[in-house]
Amino acid sequence: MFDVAVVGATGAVGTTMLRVLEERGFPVRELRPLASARSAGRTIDYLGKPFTVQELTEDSFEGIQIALFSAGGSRSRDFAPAAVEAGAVVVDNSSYFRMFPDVPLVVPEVNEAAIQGHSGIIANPNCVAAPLVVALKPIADAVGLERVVLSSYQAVSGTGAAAIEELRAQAAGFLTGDEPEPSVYPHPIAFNALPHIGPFEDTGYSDEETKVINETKKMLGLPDLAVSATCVRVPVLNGHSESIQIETRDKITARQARELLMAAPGVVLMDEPNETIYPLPRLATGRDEVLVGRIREDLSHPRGLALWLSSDNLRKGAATNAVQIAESLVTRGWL
Ligand code: 25A
Ligand code: L14
Repeated sequence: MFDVAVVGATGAVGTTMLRVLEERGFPVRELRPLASARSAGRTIDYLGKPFTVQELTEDSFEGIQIALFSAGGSRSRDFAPAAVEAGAVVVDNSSYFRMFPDVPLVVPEVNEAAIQGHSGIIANPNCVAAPLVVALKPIADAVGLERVVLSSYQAVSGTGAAAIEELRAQAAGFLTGDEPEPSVYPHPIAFNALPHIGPFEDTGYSDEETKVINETKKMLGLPDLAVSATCVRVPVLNGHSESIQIETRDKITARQARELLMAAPGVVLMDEPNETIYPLPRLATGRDEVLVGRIREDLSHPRGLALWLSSDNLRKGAATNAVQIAESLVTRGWL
């Protein structure tokens, strides 16, 4: 049994982490929910029992063996070293440590063995990159991968609880002629699509697009892979989707790709478009697997393939993947 801290326990991802720990029967001895001073003293529920949320400080980690962080990059930067100092292994959901060369960036279905080389911190990838590599890894292994071009359709839950509330309020207001002003996003998100996730960089790409590009190459172990991304916020409450075009080294047919993906860990193939069966964010919500479909050979390229996926960004994109990493630490003796 293990003493486990959840940092950001009251947030959209943190609360999902608690549910996933419960569902998977993670061997928790002591649970220590941590958040900002704002939430300290509140109770959260774990396995039917109330737990009091404590304020995150440098002294929060005494006796903790596993610390799951999801309270934003600056909290990870400021407090993960204290957790490691106290003897914990940190699984960090923020973007802060992901591209550090000595920090493993892991999706267990893709590169579980990388966990072994950790020095106290293991990074959990971005919620677009994680499902993407789950779908691409079997194809990369079978026929080689040369180029990936994707567009994302990202739900508001990725931004957190306040954004979920903003979409609900704007959608209701729009229909009754009294739409609230945007506050979380720079434009109305209800009945709209915003090609803007995170700040823009000198390259013209957004920070989110840059994370997807860099993390995909790191996790696939393909530093020379050509990747381009356009990340778009859509008025979906939960579940990120991706339209993906790939160019492979050797030709792969749609049928071969379906066979590979049917057998791939963490993938559910949903590819019977004539029966209206394809991945949808609402079908992905509440599931831990990545749903993949609309697989077809690209008419514009001899070694091109097109795919569509949907995945629960709070689960496989965040909480489930973090708990899977914690499970690997425990079951493989890598703690
Ligand atoms: O830097 P990054 O990596 O880009 O991450 C930025 C944000 O992205 C979310 C997460 O938001 C994070 O804050 N996030 C990170 N990784 C994610 C992923 N993979 C991800 N989202 C999706 N996928 P979140 O809403 O999920 O969680 C926020 C949690 O962080 C806690 N927190 C904030 N500041 C803290 C802190 N914990 C400790 N110390 C601090 N200084 C936050 O705790 C929550 O648990 P909280 O309890 O204070 O928040 C309770 C609720 O309060 C509301 N709220 C938020 N900000 C304010 C606020 N209310 C009033 N004023 C505010 N300024 C929220 O509704 C929150 O749920
Ligand atoms: O890199 O949908 O973990 O807003 C997670 C949430 C990036 C943005 C990350 C979203 C963030 C994403």
